[in-house]
Amino acid sequence: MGVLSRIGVALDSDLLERFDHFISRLGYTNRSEAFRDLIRDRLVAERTAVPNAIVVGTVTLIYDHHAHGVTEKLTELQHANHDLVVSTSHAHLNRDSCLEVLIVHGKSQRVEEFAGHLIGLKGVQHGRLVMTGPHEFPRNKSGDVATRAATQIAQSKSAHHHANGKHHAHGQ
Ligand code: NI
Repeated sequence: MGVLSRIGVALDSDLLERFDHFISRLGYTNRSEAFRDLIRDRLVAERTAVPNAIVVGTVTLIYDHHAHGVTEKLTELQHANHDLVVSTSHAHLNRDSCLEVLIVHGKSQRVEEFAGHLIGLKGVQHGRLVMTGPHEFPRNKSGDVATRAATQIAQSKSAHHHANGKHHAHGQ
């Protein structure tokens, strides 16, 4: 983390009031942290929009496993892009619906295309990609966040197996 700088921000009192309401609903107890998070969020969005930027993220998918071929197509797409997939987690929500969350890592453009293909599959009812930049967060005393993230990814990748592969039995 760099040196802490204090800045004064001139804001319309109306805008500030709305901002305070907004952040209190989100559970912030002070404005500084809310400002910092908003700034980081904007910078991460800017960064992950660069096609070659290395990103980490999650793809959340809801689908009906009865939909013809959807389970097979999801597995096939993930295997075809295995270099982007760090891990997958699957929950059977009820008799019909599945929730699948993928942790992804790679170049922004490829991650976006891959997520688009998954979300666009017939049978996938809802999907969302969230990307963040492991290199957006500066060093702190306990080490480099980006390096730790990369190490964790490497470790989990070596232990990677599909919870939803051949052994994945769906509800009757
Ligand atoms: Ni399921």
